[in-house]
Amino acid sequence: MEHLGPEPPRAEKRCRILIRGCQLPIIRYELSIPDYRYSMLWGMSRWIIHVDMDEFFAAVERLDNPALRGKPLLVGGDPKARGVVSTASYEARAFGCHSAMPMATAVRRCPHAVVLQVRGQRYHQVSEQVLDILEQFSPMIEPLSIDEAFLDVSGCERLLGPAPEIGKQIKQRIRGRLGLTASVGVAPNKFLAKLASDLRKPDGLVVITKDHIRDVLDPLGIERLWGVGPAAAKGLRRLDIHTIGQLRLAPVELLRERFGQVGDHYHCLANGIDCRPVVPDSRTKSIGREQTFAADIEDMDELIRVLLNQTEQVARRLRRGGLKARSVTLKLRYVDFTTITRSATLTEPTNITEVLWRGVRRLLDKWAARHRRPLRLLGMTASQLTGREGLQETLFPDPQRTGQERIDEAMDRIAERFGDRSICRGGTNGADRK
Ligand code: TTP
Ligand code: MG
Repeated sequence: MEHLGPEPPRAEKRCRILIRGCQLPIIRYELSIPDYRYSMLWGMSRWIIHVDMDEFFAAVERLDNPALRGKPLLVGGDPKARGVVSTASYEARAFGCHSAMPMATAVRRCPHAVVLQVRGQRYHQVSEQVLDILEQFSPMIEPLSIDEAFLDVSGCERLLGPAPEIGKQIKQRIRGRLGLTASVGVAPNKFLAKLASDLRKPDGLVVITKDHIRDVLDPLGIERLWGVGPAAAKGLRRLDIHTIGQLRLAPVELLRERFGQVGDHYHCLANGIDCRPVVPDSRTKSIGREQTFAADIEDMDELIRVLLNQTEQVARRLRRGGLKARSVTLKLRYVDFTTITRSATLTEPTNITEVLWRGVRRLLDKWAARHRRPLRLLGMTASQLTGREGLQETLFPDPQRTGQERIDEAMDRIAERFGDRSICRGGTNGADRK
């Protein structure tokens, strides 16, 4: 782990207003506000982690085909059809190949590279698995692209240890569970965390502490500032500003005059100030799992086993994200690719595995009674999602439900420790048990 600065204190509680010339984010105030939101509200220390997978598309290709290990890889469009490179493996980068370059140019630079087509669906699947792992560390996750995300881990220290330690654990878990490497940046804000993850790629872990922000930023070129594109960099160079240090010392009035409001933003970033909050992905409309079978399946026991496993994974994701679902959908694809879906609305929003399972199992049984035939794909989705805050708690808790919640909690703990596949139910009743 690379520390740019001294070892941070274990649980920093110092209240220091370092937000100057920059508005505090507006935060909904509520009594049950967790620690990390307090810390943002009062300008106290935050710990943000940025995770970026290394040579993502190429790494997934290598994972699926170990024979590609050590070879230069170019993943992207057809060189003959004016395709471009989506990702070049680090071996290919040594020959000057990079993303967004015409594939034909890349092949000319590295003629012995293996050229592979983009398999978007597979990369999305792995991306989901990475997010599943990140959710085990904090509910405050903001995915930024297919292979990167921010986590706000402020206030998680007591449970998980200091933020740099959390960064290390994230890397270890991604490597252990998925066999992939990630570069991780740990810092007091989003801008610094993103910058940090990029400083020691691949497989890096860089921590920027508050006391060393200037030492890290000052020597860097202005193009390293998040949001400074080629045009803005040109404009800054015209002012004889080439490094972040020079930008920090430039009068903010001059920046404002040249760049308008963005000038203030540049001034803040050059001083290592960035108060943008981590915004968990609120666009999530549904959470689902599906599986295409290697050989078509008609056996009901086998279909039940697959569906139960998917339901458990979906329920776990709902619980990790603090969400509940109001409806469940069953998706079935026949051998001739005809795809049908069947949905049911639940009596109340839930994230209890047992309740979701009952709903989706009923749909499967209904389908099987009338239309049963071999399937090439089976999947389930939970939708009409609500956050916990939107739900009214029942005044008198149903003892049976509380028991099911306890079972879920225990299973979640095991899954978190040993992986999603480490535990699954034997069936919800004797008939299902395999
Ligand atoms: P990046 O994280 O930018 O690149 P990377 O993961 O390949 O390499 P690095 O180790 O430097 O992080 O992008 C993630 C994926 O997004 C990348 O594997 C392919 C895709 N991508 C494109 O399709 N086109 C592009 O121009 C870029 C930059 C990325
Ligand atoms: Mg990447």
